[in-house]
Amino acid sequence: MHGEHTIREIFGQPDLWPRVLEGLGPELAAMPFGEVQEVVFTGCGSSYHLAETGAKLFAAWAGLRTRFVPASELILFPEVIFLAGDRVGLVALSRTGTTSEVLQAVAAFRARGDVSGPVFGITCTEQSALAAACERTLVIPSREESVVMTQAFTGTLLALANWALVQKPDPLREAALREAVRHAETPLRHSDALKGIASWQVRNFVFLGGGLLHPIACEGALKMQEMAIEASAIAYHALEYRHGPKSTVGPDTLVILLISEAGASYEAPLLDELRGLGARTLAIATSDQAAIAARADAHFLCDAGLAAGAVEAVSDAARALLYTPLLQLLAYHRAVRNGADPDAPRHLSRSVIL
Ligand code: F1P
Repeated sequence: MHGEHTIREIFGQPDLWPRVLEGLGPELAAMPFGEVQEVVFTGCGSSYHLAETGAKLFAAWAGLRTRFVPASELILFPEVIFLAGDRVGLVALSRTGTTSEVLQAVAAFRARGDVSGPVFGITCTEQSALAAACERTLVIPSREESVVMTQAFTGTLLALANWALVQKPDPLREAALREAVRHAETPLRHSDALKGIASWQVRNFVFLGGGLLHPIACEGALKMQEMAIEASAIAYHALEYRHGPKSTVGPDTLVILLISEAGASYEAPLLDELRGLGARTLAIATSDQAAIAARADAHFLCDAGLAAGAVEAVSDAARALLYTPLLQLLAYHRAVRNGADPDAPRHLSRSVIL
């Protein structure tokens, strides 16, 4: 069967998440930033989407000034990122720990005489070039065999959230994150329904999400490209979609809207508008947003069983964690429908080595 590693790794998330949440405390405590003006997160592909997630979590939860930059930009255009005299923490993400651009970005940062600060890595591969290049490296306990990243993505996301909480502890957020992890099975229960949606006759996939959900929308689009070889799978900040891209909407468009905490009252009219223009719509939300989500052609609520208030306390971090497996499953089922093998997509390898 095609995609057996991928589907096993997607369904392995309820096993992985508690191990990440409970098992990495001492390592996270041993990665202090000290006095830095800013923390820059970098990576490529899915790991770049994690860099965006990490930067936003550290800003919102730890109160640190952050940025996220693709590793190639760090190598080629450092003058727009660093200023002489900066003291900056660099966080380099790579599942394999072998992606050339990430390694070169770390080396280029270290080689600068005019910018200083700690360099931390996050990878799934302990014995890797990335681990060797960083002062300290957090190892996510996931060993994926598929080319595409699925459980390693959410495992790393969870580690980033936990790391942000180490910078600035918040018992309510910690408890709520644990609660979300306890319900890791919830999104997976929608697999059969997502299989049905994956068979819809559409050609354009549009993933919309704002704030912390923007990198999740990007990851959804990337999974659809990588796994299902769908040429038209793109992501936008939700409300940006009105500013031009909307002209492309038609009956062959599937809009997947990731409803956020702060944005819900703006995102709901967007959903109605795009549906009115003929798009098929899929809304992903939490149960407090059920009425909004039900305005779409199909919707999923990701927090069934969560204690009251738990999702609100972690807000969009819990949404990011619980929404992602739905997007992975949608892409997986579309791949199977398209006759593509998600374990080994054409033209791709596990990392890009230049
Ligand atoms: C980064 C990455 C993957 C992608 C691809 C090539 O890998 O861009 O996200 O699926 O096949 O490499 P890594 O640096 O996280 O190992």
